[in-house]
Amino acid sequence: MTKKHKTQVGIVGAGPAGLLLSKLLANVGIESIIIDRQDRAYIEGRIRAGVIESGSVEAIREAGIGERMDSEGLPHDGFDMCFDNVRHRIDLKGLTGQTVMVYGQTELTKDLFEAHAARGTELIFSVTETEIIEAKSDSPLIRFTKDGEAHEIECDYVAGCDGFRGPSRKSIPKNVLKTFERVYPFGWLGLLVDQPPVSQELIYSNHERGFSLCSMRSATRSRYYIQCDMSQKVEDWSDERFFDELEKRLDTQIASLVKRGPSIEKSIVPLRSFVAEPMRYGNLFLAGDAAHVVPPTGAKGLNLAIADVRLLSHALEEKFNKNNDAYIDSYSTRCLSRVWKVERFSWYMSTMLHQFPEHNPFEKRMQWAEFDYIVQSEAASRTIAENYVGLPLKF
Ligand code: RFL
Ligand code: PHB
Repeated sequence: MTKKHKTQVGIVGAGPAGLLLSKLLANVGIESIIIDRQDRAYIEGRIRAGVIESGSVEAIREAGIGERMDSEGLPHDGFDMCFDNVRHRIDLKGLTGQTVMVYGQTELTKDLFEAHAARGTELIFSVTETEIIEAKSDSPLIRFTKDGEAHEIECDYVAGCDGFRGPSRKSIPKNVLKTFERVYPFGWLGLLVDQPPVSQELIYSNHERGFSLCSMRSATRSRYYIQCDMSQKVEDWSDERFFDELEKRLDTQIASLVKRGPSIEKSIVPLRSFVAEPMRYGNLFLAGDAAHVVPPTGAKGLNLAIADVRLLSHALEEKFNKNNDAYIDSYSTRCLSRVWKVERFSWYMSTMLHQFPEHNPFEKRMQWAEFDYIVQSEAASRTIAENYVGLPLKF
């Protein structure tokens, strides 16, 4: 016996994309059900993004879930870039009039879960065998198994918010979907520690030993990353070895400020650029990492996911509440035109700031010249700042 459910929008994935989409839809009276293969504690525990663009901050406030972000998040007016011992501050506020918010994805996810619990959104966790059926028809289905029982959600639209490895994108026929990918020849080893950060702002560094990033979650919790070979294992990196290597990659003054402590979390992530086109197939819409991935150097993955679901919720509102197809029809094109610019920025920052095994001395000098140009040119610094705070979103 299959257990049947019915809703307006079936959402696959309870990451930030799926959770925020459901909240935005609920705010305009559209019902949805969310399913996820993981449970709530696992999703809340995933340590990921930390920087929220100004437009995303506004969207979070407008969605009615910004209260804790506004009291606990850290508004940042700028960040530093560093090549060997030369540091350059990108004055986000001075160059663009805008700022970013340092607030963990884990915290945003908790706020979204709280809001859904308060309004009674149907969330089904720990599902297996998720399948999207008949995406082209007027009543697509999401099938899955929960505790050994078969379930089926009948809906008007399916939102594929199931991340890079989820089934939604894979349900689009190969002759329809075009994918573009670049996998970088290194990863990031990240460490979270309950110690104050080295600086009030983030520091991105390119050093001959490799990239490093000093970030934070609060005034007492630091997040650090170092570029590493993907053949490395987390177990090979004791906390001491991590901090020794981090300090070697920082300028001497900053290195002297690193406060060590036992790690709360340590993990290695690969770096990838990926785009799937189109982001709509029939009544299935892709959003977030399901459609595109960026290397984390530009702090854009979460922000792209937020931008997609802002456009998607608006498009679905136009359809359900005004019977206007124009926005759902142009969803993919409008998302992709911004996605590609954000892909470009993330690729550019990654290319400038990492050590590439295949780079020859000429290419290393090119990285230096790029950095030196940014240091000397306000226009170049402004270009970085305008991308970092977030490109405008056109509805
Ligand atoms: P998520 O967060 O991956 O959520 C997808 C959800 O789908 C579920 N799922 C399924 N559910 C049902 N059935 C299935 N078969 C399913 N398969 C998967 C998964 O369990 C999951 O819950 O995607 P979403 O919502 O699109 O959000 C994307 C962001 O999480 C991601 O882009 C960012 O975390 C990227 N990112 C950063 N983005 C920023 O904007 N700023 C940053 O500073 C930043 N730093 C980072 C990052 C990502 C990192 N990692 C770990 C990749 C730093 C790191 C280290
Ligand atoms: C983080 O704090 O996790 C973080 C910050 C900036 C990035 C990537 C990750 O570019």
